[in-house]
Amino acid sequence: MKTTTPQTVYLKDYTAPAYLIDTVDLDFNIETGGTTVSATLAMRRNPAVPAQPLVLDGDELKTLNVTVNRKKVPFSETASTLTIADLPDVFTLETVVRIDPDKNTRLSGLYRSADGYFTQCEAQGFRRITWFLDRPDVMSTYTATLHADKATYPVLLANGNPVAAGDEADGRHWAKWADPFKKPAYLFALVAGKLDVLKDTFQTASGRSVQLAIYVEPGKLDQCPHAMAALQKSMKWDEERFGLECDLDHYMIVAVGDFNMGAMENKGLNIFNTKYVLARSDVATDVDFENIDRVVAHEYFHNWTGNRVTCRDWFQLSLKEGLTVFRDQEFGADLHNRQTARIREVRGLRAAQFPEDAGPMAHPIRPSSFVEINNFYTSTVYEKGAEVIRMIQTLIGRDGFRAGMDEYFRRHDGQAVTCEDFVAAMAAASGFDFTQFMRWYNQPGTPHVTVDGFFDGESKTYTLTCTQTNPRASDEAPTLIPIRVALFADNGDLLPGTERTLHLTATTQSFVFNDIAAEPVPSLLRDFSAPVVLDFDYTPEQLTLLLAHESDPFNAWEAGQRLASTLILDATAAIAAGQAPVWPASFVDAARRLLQTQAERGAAFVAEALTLPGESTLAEAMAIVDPDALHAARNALRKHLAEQLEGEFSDLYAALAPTAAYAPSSEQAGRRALRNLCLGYIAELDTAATRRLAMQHFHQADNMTDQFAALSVLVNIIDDCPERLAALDAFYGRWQHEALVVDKWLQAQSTSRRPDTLRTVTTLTAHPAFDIGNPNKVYALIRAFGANLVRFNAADGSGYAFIADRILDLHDKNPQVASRLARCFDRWKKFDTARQAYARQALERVRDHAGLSRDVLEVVTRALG
Ligand code: B3K
Ligand code: ZN
Repeated sequence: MKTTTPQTVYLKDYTAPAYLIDTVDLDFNIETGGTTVSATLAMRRNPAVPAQPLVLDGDELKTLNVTVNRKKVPFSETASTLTIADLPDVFTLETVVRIDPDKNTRLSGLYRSADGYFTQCEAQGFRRITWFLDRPDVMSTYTATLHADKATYPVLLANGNPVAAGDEADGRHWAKWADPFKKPAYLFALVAGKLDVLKDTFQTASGRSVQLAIYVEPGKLDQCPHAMAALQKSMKWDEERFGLECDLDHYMIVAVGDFNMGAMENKGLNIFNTKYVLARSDVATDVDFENIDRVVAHEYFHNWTGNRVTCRDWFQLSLKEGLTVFRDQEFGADLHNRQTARIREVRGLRAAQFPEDAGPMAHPIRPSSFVEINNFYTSTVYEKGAEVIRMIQTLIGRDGFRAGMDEYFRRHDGQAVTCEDFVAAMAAASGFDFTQFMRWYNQPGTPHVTVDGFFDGESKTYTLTCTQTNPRASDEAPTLIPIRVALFADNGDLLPGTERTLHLTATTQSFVFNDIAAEPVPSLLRDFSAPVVLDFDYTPEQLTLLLAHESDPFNAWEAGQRLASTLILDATAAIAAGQAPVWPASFVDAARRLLQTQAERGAAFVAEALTLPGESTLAEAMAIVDPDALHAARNALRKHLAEQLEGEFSDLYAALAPTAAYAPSSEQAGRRALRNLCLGYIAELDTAATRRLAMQHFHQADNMTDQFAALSVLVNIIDDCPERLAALDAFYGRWQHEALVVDKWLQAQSTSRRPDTLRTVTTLTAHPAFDIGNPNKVYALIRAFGANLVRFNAADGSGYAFIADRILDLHDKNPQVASRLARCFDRWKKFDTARQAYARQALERVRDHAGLSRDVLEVVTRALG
């Protein structure tokens, strides 16, 4: 690894490209020992930009030949640039380079995985394939010709349509693909491998037929139908909701086991992590099935939001990601269960994005600078970005939003644009003024909104006074925050006419409700209408009322979370002070009522409502985190509920036993979620009988959801017991050949509550099931351990040292994955000084490592800074 002085790139420095590339013809000669890439680029000067030399991007390329208009020209080369001066206005540039995909452990560019060769070009992987203007505002029409050994790589794919193919000498063959759509280089893809294929078709609303294909490793075809159905459903949904039809003749998905992230929206040739394609009821959980729906839809939706209209530069990433996440969330909500979908989105936002926004990597949804763009594929750009899009829809309504989308495509189809362009289209279509709202794109940090309620019996008015602050923002100017509210009477009735969306535009602002007869209970931020932390001084009685009566399921759930958070945080303080926690009977009563009303309220909702807030979310509310006390407090509340409601949990567990064959439907998934939640609570009692029950659940399960739920319960048993090891062995014995199930086995152990978890994880790094070169394995074993709040933040610093070692193992091999591991340290400053000293030591050790990759360096420098 070369040591580089990392350079910061700034949004304000953007300039248009000096050259444009109209067409790109690529030829890949794939051979053992290396691939030769010949590129023919039809280029011209950009008349809008002053004349200057051509500077192409490259990374780990061995240059064999460079010609302009078929003549050798002088050029100068560095590790990352190739410069040619004195070019005519219009010319053909041909380059030939040699690359070594077999040695490409970064999984960026062209690389080898078990069944063949695959590409990943976003954000800047194309420059690892050939010399190019590797930036999203250079859009070109591509052809790609692939040559490879026919027996080893029978399937040869690239973007677009197959136009010709044939055999060659020495058992080789070739195929040529042409993509009719202009695209930036990051959407280029090719695949050469031995793969099975599931084919189907989709008829678009206008009557075109699209050929669909899902390619997977041999033997896995029976795990593809769910993804195929998800693809067809998303195609239909996008036509119905947004009037967007598929523009392609061929839409292909290829699944690969070695992949840095979830999936990639390459034009017409999506490449997916197997995790988001393969599913069968015995190997995939309900959550897996739902995630596949969402990710398949997400990548498909990118075909319009991302591919047809792309980003001008990488700072605009949220233009396509925030919008596409919003679209996949809406699809998921329509397909499954809108109530619980929203709850899970917010749970995820609070567990990952809020801590990110409060930590050293905080950035606006449109960052203003970066060192390594791969570090900014974050929950802020994605999930907070989706919340910002959702707020736009809340402000202008669904129809206004749809009109804005139509206007966006009318104006920008085929272009590379900015977030301003998107918002301008929304403004033009709706007449809404988004000037102040743009702060959401430019400021980091989670705004806090403090609300006071004042009832005046004489004037029969109720006044809500809201104050917004954001200590992370660069100035104190307020933003526009839509706050959906309703008022409830003390009998639980919603007061007619009080449902509104408040537009909080000032730092402090009051909103008056008239004709209010008695002090109401306000329900604030309904459906989580803005990504903020909202404080209101609720009494437990008010929250209990909202939990029971609020008709907005999100806010009913939220009331329960507020109740539970207060109890756990108070108990944490008590435990830290050596006292026993106190649990009010009213909370147990509220939980009992939830269990009793599951039929009316829906099993899925009740399961969410009885899931206590997670430790990392709770930790955000603490000034100094005591991870041991927090862990003990949360588990003590679980155990208390289990003791008080043992009968109810057992009865419901029995009542919810499956009555029909497994289907990944939301109705069945809700029942399983609640039944498995009951099992989890019952297991808190940890008696011989509860262990037997968990073992029986494990062995009788005919699907992965139930089997894995039982395993997760068993791996948390602290006392040594034969059941835990027996279940782990049985699970591994049965599933050792299913890579994705092995990931679950690793993750169950790395997320265990057991005090010896680090020892187990360390041992597992030497297990044949683990492979540090495979991102899924690293995420399941190492990163999941880093998210295990109590074990990663062990008082002796052993968790920190372990993760630091793994970062150093990986930083050169796969900087993107190593850098994600480094993010485990984001919240180190929230812990006590002794822990901080260990964390600092670990971070400094990583930072001072000679030749540290730029990706990791950016993260650890910011963490230490
Ligand atoms: N656009 C890709 C992410 C690429 C990540 C590069 N480090 C997947 C997605 O958001 O759909
Ligand atoms: Zn995306």
